[in-house]
Amino acid sequence: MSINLRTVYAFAREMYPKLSTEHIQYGTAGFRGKAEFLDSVMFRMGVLATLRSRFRSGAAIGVMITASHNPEPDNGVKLVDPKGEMLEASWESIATDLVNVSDQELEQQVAKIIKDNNIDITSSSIVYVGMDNRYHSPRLLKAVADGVIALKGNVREYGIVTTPMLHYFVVSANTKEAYGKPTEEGYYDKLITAFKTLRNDQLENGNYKNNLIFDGANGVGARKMLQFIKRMQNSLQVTVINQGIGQGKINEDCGADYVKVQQRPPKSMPEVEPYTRCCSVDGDADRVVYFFSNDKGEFQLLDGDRIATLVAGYLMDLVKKCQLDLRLGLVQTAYANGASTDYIVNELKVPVSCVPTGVKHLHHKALEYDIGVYFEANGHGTVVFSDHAKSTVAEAAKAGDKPDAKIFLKIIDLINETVGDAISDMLLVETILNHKGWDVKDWISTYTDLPNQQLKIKVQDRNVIATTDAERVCVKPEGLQIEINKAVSNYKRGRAFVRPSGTEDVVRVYAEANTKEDTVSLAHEIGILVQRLAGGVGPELVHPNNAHL
Ligand code: 16G
Ligand code: MG
Repeated sequence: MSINLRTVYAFAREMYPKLSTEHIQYGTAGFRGKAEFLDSVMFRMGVLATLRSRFRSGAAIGVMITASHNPEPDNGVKLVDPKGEMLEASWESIATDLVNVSDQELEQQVAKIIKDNNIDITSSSIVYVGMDNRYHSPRLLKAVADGVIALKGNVREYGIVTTPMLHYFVVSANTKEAYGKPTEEGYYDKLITAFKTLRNDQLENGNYKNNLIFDGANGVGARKMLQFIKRMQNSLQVTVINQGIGQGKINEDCGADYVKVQQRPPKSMPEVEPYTRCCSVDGDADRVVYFFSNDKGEFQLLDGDRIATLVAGYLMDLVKKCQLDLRLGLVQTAYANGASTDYIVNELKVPVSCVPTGVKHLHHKALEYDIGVYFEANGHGTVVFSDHAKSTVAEAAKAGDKPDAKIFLKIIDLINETVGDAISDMLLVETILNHKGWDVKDWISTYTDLPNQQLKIKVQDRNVIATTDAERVCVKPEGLQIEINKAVSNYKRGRAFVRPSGTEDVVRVYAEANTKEDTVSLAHEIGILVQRLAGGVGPELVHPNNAHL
């Protein structure tokens, strides 16, 4: 095979010219922005994924076209590495450089990547591409595919899939052991088989009722949930709202981000009985949160921290019941509610660590344990099991004298370990609640969340803020942390931090305290400090979640 790098330039110039000279940066989860400016980014990511596949000896690399929970006009791209993880950090800067060079410099830049990484450009490669259901996604998918073709690579298009499905396809194609088949049916089959076995015909138990309202955010999660329903028969009775077919824009007034941030049900929520279990996923179905209304009609949220504690507590019980010598740990971010951390440490007695925001950081840390449970408060998370943990559980299940070990083995099967998967996480929560005989009231009564509030502050340059210690301490601008400490010390159970967003040009403020009033006041004080010391623009403090109390 002979490859002429001129082709890359020719394609770029003719079909995917770079329209903007504004510098774009690989964010927390890839590139994201207004869809009309992304054609050249997508073409170049097709090129990059092919190079990455050749660099990794022909292993499948994934490219997912989605802007997750962002509004409909946005789109974005997430890259998936061979084991189903997110793109390795050292390649993020390679990706950033590649999308920022001019069309004229592109050929030379590609040659540089090949040389720097010693890539055999004639070797085999395969890129798996999936997309969400935004109307501009098919156009951007073609751009990615053309990037692959420009380097004579192979591309496999999966069409509309959730982000975690694409992660699953990549990892199952690349792993020799039977993780599952890299097809849509293979994915349904893996999860549904495990779920049904765990149900064991016991559809209801104690306070647990077998029905659920599922808010699909008008995104791909809704479509895939409908496919699940067809295949699950009645093992779970699900009503899907915000299906996104015909009407309703992706993430608009619905979905996990809206529900978590606004602290209210989706606008289109039908009348339901108090305490009806409901969940919301985001546009690409890698996040899930639960919610319900109590008998006073008050909205109650069960977010990622709640899912984390539920899952960690349940797995800890299984480890104990099966008498296995496995180390279980839980990974959170600074956004985790202080009450959840207290509960984990004091009640569950599970070691907990805190890492910077972004799934890649949580995932990485979770791999240090035999069983690593990680969740962001926003509902993004999963569980990872070491090979040692898997073989230990499998052996115990084979021994036959521990029925719980068989359950444990199926639980591992039910979990999409590659990345947070809203549908797999939801099936896991349903399984645990069913086994415990719990309804949402039982679940929420495990601990009481501290009131908390977030603000976003517009600044001239968010990079004037630098943090350390998993974003809990601010080291730049000088003096800000001292002022934050002073403010916090005036509030009972007060805690606050500031960090630059990785997805928007703003600084985020988080505050929690013993009472609602204190929380509002603390957040406000910190917001003012950021404006004063970090070059805030505009007098307004924006409350993304006013009602987060
Ligand atoms: C991205 C991250 C999410 C994180 C969020 C923070 C992934 C796949 N997604 O959506 O985990 O919570 O960014 O956004 O890592 P922020 O930096 O704007 O606060
Ligand atoms: Mg998402």
